[in-house]
This record gives sequence, structure tokens and C-alpha cells, in this order.
Amino acid sequence: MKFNTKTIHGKQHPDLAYGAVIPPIYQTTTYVQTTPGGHKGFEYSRTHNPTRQALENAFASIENGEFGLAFGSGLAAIDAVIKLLKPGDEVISTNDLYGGTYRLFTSIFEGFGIKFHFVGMENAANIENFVNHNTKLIWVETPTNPMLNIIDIKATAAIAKKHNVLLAVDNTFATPYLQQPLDLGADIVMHSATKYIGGHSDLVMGALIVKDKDLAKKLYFIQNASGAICGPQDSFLALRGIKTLHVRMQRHCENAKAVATYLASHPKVENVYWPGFKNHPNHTIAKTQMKDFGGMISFSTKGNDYSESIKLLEKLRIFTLAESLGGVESLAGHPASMTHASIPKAEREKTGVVDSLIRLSVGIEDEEDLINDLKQALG
Ligand code: P1T
Repeated sequence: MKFNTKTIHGKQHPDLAYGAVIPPIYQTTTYVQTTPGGHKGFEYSRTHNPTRQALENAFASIENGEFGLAFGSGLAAIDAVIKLLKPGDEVISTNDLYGGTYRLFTSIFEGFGIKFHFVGMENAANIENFVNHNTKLIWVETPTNPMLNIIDIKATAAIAKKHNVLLAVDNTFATPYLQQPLDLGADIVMHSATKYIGGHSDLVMGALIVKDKDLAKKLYFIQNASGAICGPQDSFLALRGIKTLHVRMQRHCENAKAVATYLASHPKVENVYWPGFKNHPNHTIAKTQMKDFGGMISFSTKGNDYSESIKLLEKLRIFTLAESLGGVESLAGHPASMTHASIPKAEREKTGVVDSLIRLSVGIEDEEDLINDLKQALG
């Protein structure tokens, strides 16, 4: 089955009770047992829920995995992955990543004795400098949030395999429409399903997808034991979102290309970060491992002028100034004060997250309206 068909049919079947084509919302805590242990595979909804299970199957299908797990947020999914580790273990992570992931690693898990190395991975060989006998996990975000760097998943997977270390890829920005990390050698794919997977800015959710049965067993144990699951209503919404992922992503990519090209030609714009540009430092890898270049763009105003950037954000009319990304509507954000505020200024500026940086999540509206909005705000 090819990708566009999988989004609609992959690992899905009509509901077993009445044949409903769309999985119903099983808004229930518990399930009848005829005798202790005598049930139809569902005991308690933290452990299993039919709507969530339908979604978990869909996650597995679109990422070419065997097992999917759904969580109450992207961070809850990441939290479950780090709970595979124990004190003394070390993680090598991309240095440019979502501020909340950085905060979870440094403010929660460092306190439990796990060590994190934040490393520039654009040259995969650099990762090897940080591997030692305590290294258990490589954490990759690609494209990175918010600088849109691209990490070579295949090359990173080769390093992970060589040292018997797990490789997890946060595939939130790319989605499986653009890249399928398990096929490139990753062990775990993670999503903030809040974003493109849900696609309509109406839910908060996380996902993990794996191929390996033993790894899946450990993660299901953590999911149930820690309990950070998502509810059946949100599972239903995410299932609906997945069905249009491919058509939405195609339009996100087309619109982002038009917007990035426009911004790059504007005299009041300093730098535009978008992996589709031939002069983007990781363009070749992006072209190899991604089908297209995604819907995210970051840019700074001429002279890296903080007050000009803030004025621009205030003047936007169609782009909405808000956290998050990946919905059908275009959003604009200010990473330094919003999504990446929990990273110390000196740390974030090392990776280019300066105070003048603006991040755009380009939606699926008409391209001309988006460009006109930027034109009036820049003017
Ligand atoms: O918000 P949540 O569903 O918990 O997902 C966290 C997360 C993980 N990974 C990436 C790459 C992310 O972008 C996010 C959340 N990001 C935003 C809210 C944002 O505006 O960047």
C-alpha cells in the first residue's frame, strides 16, 4: 500500500461491534468481564482503548512501523522514551531543538542522573566525538525547530548501530509524508501529533512508532505504568487528521516555497532559513532524505533588528501570532520569547535563535494572501 492510501486505510478495519467505517469514540473507562480476566482484550482505558488502538495502528502504518503508541502530548511521548534509561546513562541530542524538549531533558531528567550532550549534528561525524560506554540514546530532531537544520538520519543510524545505541527521531516537522526515519535506520520515531498529524490546531498529543517488538513492549509498559495516554475524543480527531495528511502537506510545502522565495527577495529581510534553498547548508541531505521541504520557515529582519521583528509580528493579519505549528492556518511565532524561552539566551544564540528571529508555520490558505500579508507587515 502506498503512502496516500495508507493515511486512509493503513492498519484500519471497520469497527468490530457494528461495522462503523470510522472508529467510534469509545468514551469509557472500563470494560465488562464475564469472569475475572474474561474480557475482549480491553480492561481499563489507561491500558487499552479501542479508539486509541485504532489511532496507534494508523501511526504504525504511516511511519512504516510495526507498533504505535499514543500519548497525551509530544512531551509525554519524549518522557516515555527517556524513561527507558537509568541514572548514569548519556544521551546525545541535537543542539537546536524545541525548547520544551530541552527543558524536559535539562530541568527534569538531568535531576535523575541522566547526562545530555547538545551537539551540532549537521556533520554526522561530530556525533561520534561524544559517544562513550554510557551512551544509550541519540536524539535527533530534523528539520530542527526553529533553525530548520537537516540531520542525515541514515549516517546517524550507522553511528548508532556501530555503538549499539538507540536512535530516536522527532519527525514532527517533516511528518511521514516527507520522510520515514524507521526506513532510514532509526529505532524510534516520535511526533508531537499536536502539529501536522492532527493538522487543525484542536488537540495536544504525542506519538511513538517502533519496529522492534522488545522495544515496543518496554514502551507499552512505560505508557501504561506512567499513564500519560491521550483520550478517545482526541484519538478520533487525530485519526481524522491523518486521513488528509498527504494533501495538506503537499499544500504546506508549495505555500512555504512561495513564501520563502518572496522573503528571500525582500530588502527588509536578513536571513531566510528554509531547507529548499540551494544555498541552505544541508540542502543536499534534505533533497536525499525528504520528499519536499516542509511548511516551516524562519527568518530575521534586516540588521537582526528586534523591534522591527516585533512590529512585523504585531502587523500580521492572516498569519496569527501564536505558539504551535502544523495546522491548516498560518501561524507566526517569536521563538526567543515563546517556544524557546526556556533555553538560556546564550545557549539559544549559539544555534542562531536570536531575538529578531521569526518562525512561520505556513498554512494551506491561498499563497497570494499569505504573501500580501507579509508584504503589508514588512512595509
Ligand atoms: O507540545 P507537545 O505536543 O507536547 O510537543 C512538544 C514538541 C516536540 N517536538 C517538537 C519538534 C515540537 O515542535 C514540539 C512542540 N512545539 C511547539 C509547541 C512549537 O510551537 O514549536
